[in-house]
Amino acid sequence: MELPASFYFIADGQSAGDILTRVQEAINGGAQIVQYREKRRSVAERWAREIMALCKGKALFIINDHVELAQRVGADGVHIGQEDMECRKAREEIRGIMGVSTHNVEEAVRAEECGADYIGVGPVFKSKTKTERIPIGLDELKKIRRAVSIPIVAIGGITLENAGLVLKSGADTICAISAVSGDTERTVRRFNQIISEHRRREKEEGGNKPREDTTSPAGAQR
Ligand code: TZP
Ligand code: MG
Repeated sequence: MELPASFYFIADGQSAGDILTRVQEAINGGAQIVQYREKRRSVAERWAREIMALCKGKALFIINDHVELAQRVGADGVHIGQEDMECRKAREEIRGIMGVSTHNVEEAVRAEECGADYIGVGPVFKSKTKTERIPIGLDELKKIRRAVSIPIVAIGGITLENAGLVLKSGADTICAISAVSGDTERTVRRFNQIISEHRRREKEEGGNKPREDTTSPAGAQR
């Protein structure tokens, strides 16, 4: 599948501010993918339904972790981490889009083999939000790009300033938390402009993804 050429917005239940206002701002800025991330199960369903209503007809609605909740409310998909669920089992259970967080080539290849529709890759750079993981850097992102054909959502320390470089290194789209925590609508709009501009240039140039060996099966599929 292809993901929309859009910034990937994470609505975190723990972050400051009214979550519905923030989702609305992101959608107003043009976000066509919204993930609801909530570690507290007790409050998740109410917000999931309300966020999903805001997304209707405008953005894909993905729920982090909670497979069963996603099925119950009818979300478009689920995003799982390496620690959440074995990915083959997850594929059997998840109807709709399955996204998997990955941090290296091995995890990325495994996620693709399991039938993931996209992978999250990161943290690409040092992230204030996710401090426990060492950044993978652009070189690892390029290696992952060469190894898999499914869409890559890059995350971790990404800003308006470095987003172009991340896209050039093989990401299909961008996700950021800190960078959009201020003026969400305006910043999401700017990210979308950067993504659209990159895709336009890529089309003109016939694809500028970092592929060394375009005769390999992975390269040939793209
Ligand atoms: N996974 C890898 S980095 C990250 C997650 C959820 C957080 C990204 O946050 P920020 O603030 O955009 O660096
Ligand atoms: Mg998780």
